Amino acid sequence: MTKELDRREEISKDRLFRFERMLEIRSFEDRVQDLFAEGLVHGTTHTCQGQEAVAVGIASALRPTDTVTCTYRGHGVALALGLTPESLLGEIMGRQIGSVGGVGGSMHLALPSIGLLPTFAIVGAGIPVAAGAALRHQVMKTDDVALAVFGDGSTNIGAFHEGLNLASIWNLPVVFVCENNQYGEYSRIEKTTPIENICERAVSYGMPGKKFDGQDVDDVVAAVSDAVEVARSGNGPTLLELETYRYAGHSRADTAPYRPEGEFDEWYERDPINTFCERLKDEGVLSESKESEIRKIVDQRIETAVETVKNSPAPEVKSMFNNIYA
Ligand SMILES: Cc1ncc(C[n+]2csc(CCOP(=O)(O)OP(=O)(O)O)c2C)c(N)n1
Ligand SMILES: [Mg+2]
Repeated sequence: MTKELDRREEISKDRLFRFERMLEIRSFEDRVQDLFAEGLVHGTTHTCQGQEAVAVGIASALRPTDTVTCTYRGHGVALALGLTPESLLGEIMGRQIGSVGGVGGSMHLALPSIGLLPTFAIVGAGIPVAAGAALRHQVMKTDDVALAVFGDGSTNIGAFHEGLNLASIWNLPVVFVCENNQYGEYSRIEKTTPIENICERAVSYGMPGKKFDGQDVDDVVAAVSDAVEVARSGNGPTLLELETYRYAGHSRADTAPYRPEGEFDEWYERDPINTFCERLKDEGVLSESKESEIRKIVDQRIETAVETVKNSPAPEVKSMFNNIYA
């Protein structure tokens, strides 16, 4: 079994591994911001601190043969699905060790063996592609499902409406997961979206639409598992809205000065990692010493990945012609 599949199996079985993976995502993203500031990440990058429960919850509810599309804010989903920190950071820093050889960058991650279809820089673009992947699962008569992760802003894009309509008409095995992190770029949701509950948009397409707390990993696992089961058993698509919050700005060095005062603190009180940590302790699943041990292991893992990637060469120029078909 590959390392990626082992990492995948861990979180599908064990809540302690879910805690560890959420910490890994947080630590990884914090480090990516530092590396960006140091000039070691070219172009742009979008981090997902605060949204870890969504990423880990989704991955825990799926099988590696299911397929996932997601956005440019996809580092967390990629790590949750099993991509190693080395191959993810290698992509972000444009090094040969990256999952697609360092030519994709932060926004174009992919690894078919864990079901990660390319992540998309174009808002909403992954939605019809997930419907297409679901059509493949349906035609091939596997009981695999496709899942699209996209932002709240994406639900104002034509591709969202076309994708959901087609999925419903063809009864495709697909789950649409909207990460409602309250912002599209620099605009709060009420400035761009005329309804309060995005999940209500499902009504137009004759599919169930439900809203859940995206800061509670146990809730996310349960909600996504239910929708996946519906799709797997031939009962068609579902739209899930998971309410969450991005701690960082939209991208690059955005410090989010447009956020109302106190908003970040309110969300941080319900931090998905801290809340889950407390719950695991209340249940007697996690001790203080185990917690610090896990934190140490994770931080060390990320530091090792940073060193490994720094020592990996950049792709050769001619590699831009690899994987081009005429
Ligand atoms: C079709 C298209 N229009 C505009 C953009 C520029 N753009 C990049 S991210 C973004 C905001 C999307 O917000 P949301 O879907 O909520 O995702 P989030 O960044 O919050 O995860 C916009 C408008 C784009 N990449 N693609
Ligand atoms: Mg958003």
